[in-house]
Amino acid sequence: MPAKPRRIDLIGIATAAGASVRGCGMGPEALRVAGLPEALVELGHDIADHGDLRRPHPEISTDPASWRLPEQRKADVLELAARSSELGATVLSQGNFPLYIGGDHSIAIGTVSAAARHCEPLGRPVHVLWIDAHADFNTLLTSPTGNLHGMPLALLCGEPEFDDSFRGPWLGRIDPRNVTIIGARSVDRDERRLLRARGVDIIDMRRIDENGMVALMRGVLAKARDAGAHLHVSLDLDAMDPSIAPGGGTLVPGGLSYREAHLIMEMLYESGVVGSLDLVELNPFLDHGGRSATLLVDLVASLFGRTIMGEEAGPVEFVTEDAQAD
Ligand code: 5AB
Ligand code: MN
Ligand code: MN
Ligand code: MN
Repeated sequence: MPAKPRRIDLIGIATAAGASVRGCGMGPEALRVAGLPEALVELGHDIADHGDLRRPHPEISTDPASWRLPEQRKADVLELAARSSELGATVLSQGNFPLYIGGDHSIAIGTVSAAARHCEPLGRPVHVLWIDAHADFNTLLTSPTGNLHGMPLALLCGEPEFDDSFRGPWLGRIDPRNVTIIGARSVDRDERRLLRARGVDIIDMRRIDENGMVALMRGVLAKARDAGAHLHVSLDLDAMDPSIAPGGGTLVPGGLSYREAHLIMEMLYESGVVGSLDLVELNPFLDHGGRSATLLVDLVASLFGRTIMGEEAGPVEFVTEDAQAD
């Protein structure tokens, strides 16, 4: 059953601290300029915009030696995670829908934590649908780059290689067997081993080619519905093919087509199980005239009820050609 009109709380998280390429800190503003709030209002939803959480350290300092120090980037990622976990949990406890606009994918450390912390005392499982070219399941030891936007799922799933400096009362925990990654086509060697060992479901591009999106999504949604789960959706721009979504720093060819991506969103809407959403990795500096930002806005509209033919209020009476002839 489709979700009813909702109160949607926009939470910008303006950071690129988890990425190596700068620019996705401008993502929240680009999504607003591309018409995200208006698209949701048009569909009948109420919007509250909380503005942007910002990284505590300046992205550039006048001291060249301290420019993007890994320790500062890490501190930024964790500080923002703690703050978005708190804010997100508050929004959820008010019965509203948090829509987080990033920012690089490290922001999901806080956003998924919010859902996990909210649902834990209710005894409700959190399922995660991670729509991404990558699996983002590296740890400090397996990561080939050291960038935290490639590690959020591993941290959230409780991988032990993260030391206590990565944990706090704000960190939530999810079960890797309740995580589905869809759209994957770039997974690192040791990351792959870890994903298999932990039982994460990877719907890679090959499986999509072979089985089709509808059958695969039906499986994901039935599992979430049967478990009575809160489904958190984390949409990384690079899941889509670079030909339709050029505005990202870690593009990989062979991605989701325009219709495949919309089909995911339309089926999510119809399922009514989605409880929170991230939009991440949009880099307006690399985008081509707002194409990727506009694509994300259109995808969100599909997730919140926009359909090709619109809704019909009741039985529609047609004037047939025969009747016209009478
Ligand atoms: B994204 C890579 N696996 O760990 C790594 O865009 C890329 O949030 C991660 O999915 C890409 O650095 C992170 C090589
Ligand atoms: Mn990602
Ligand atoms: Mn990615
Ligand atoms: Mn990326």
